[in-house]
Amino acid sequence: MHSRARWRPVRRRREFAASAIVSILLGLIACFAAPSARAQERRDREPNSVYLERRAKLAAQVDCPIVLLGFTGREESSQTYIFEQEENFYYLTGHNEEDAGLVILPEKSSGSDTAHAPHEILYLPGKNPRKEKWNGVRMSHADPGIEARTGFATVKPFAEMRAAVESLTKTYSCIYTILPYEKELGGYPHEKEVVDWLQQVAPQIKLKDIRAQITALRQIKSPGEIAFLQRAIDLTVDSHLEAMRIMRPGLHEYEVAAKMVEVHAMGGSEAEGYAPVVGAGPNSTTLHYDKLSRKIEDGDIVVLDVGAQYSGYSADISRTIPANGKFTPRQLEIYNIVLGAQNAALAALKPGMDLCQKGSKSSLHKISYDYINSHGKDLHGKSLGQYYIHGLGHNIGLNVHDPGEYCKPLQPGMVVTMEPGIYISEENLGVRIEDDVLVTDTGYKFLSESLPRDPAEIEKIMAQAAAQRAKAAKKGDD
Ligand SMILES: [Mn+2]
Repeated sequence: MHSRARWRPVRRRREFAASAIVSILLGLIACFAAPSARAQERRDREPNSVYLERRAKLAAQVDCPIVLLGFTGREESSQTYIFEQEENFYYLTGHNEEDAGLVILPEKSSGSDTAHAPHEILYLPGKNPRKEKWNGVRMSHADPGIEARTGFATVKPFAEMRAAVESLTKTYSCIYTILPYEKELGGYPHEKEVVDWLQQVAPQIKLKDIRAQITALRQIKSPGEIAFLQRAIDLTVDSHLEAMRIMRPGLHEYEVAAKMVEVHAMGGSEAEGYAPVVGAGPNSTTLHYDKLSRKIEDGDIVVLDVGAQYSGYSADISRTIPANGKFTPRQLEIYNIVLGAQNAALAALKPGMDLCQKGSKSSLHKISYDYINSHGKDLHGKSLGQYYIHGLGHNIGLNVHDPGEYCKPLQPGMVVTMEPGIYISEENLGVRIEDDVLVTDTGYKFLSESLPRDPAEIEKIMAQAAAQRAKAAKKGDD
């Protein structure tokens, strides 16, 4: 469950009246305001050869140049905004700084006049010492050794990109870029802006979509990506264990979330993979509950859907635990149905199966749904399938909801979540169990296996922590 907020509205600056006083004030503000957002400090990245190989794979699939732009760092006006690169751009370059551009020429393009032309170009901004005073050093096309650092044989000034794209229109009849994603209310602003820019620079050219080709690559994880994901998952296992230990009635949801975020950050996570969900009692039935304001009560069940990001890659793990350390019989009944559904899906998980919700024979979702719908009843004697209101899983990666095609067969190298859930509002009873798995040649590797799912084991961890708390409190009294 849960998605990172990806919609970043470009806010228009207000037009101010041009009075002298306002001008002076604006001048002063300009002197003190940081020129752009901070960039996210990622702990690690893959070797340049990995990004190079991805670009080469794309170049082999196209008959026209690919033109992509990274984020500008002006996607948001919020003071808390921290720059992180547009995911596809990052996937192909490993470059996490503002105002960069990328042109990849088709592999088979080289006519006589283009034979010696570079096959791919990274465009970087010029040196800006004034900006660097505020935000630190940024890479520039003029830096010595920039080719070796970026893994591009050709790095040019961003200012030249427009003319370069213009001149491509003399040789090619089309350009590939990422066309706006129609399903998302007409597309993300960045994608629309890039298309607008291309239509301005090269009005005659036919634009083609490269999204599907990049998505196909992104679905299969490299060893480096799997290592980053495992690191994010390990940190997330730690934070969920800590949440089990501190959980008790009287805490607020935000206190539990804060502790989990602390565990991630102290372990080297540069950001959360998504806004933490800690939903107690009635809030356990809201999938993306984000208020975190409830004081957790005795008898509440608590859904924790919290995941760390590490070096750009996000874990996505949920556990559901009893606030007071002991499931009620009804909570346990529903919990065990969700666990049974997850285990049924895991037992069938291997390449060739899929996450399709349409319910084909190869659908793991159908297996989990059938399990839920054939076990237990609601208060009215009805089957529980109607309370399983989301899909079984999704790809994870640079985005916690990484691109993927749910009705296509799973392949080795994909990393997906397995997360059945039951949400019965009438009973203030929501249960989700979510784990992350790597699809292998013969089945799967359980990447989050070290975090207990067995309810008795969860109760034991909570009881041990409660006993320790009581002991410490008694010591304090003496
Ligand atoms: Mn999820």
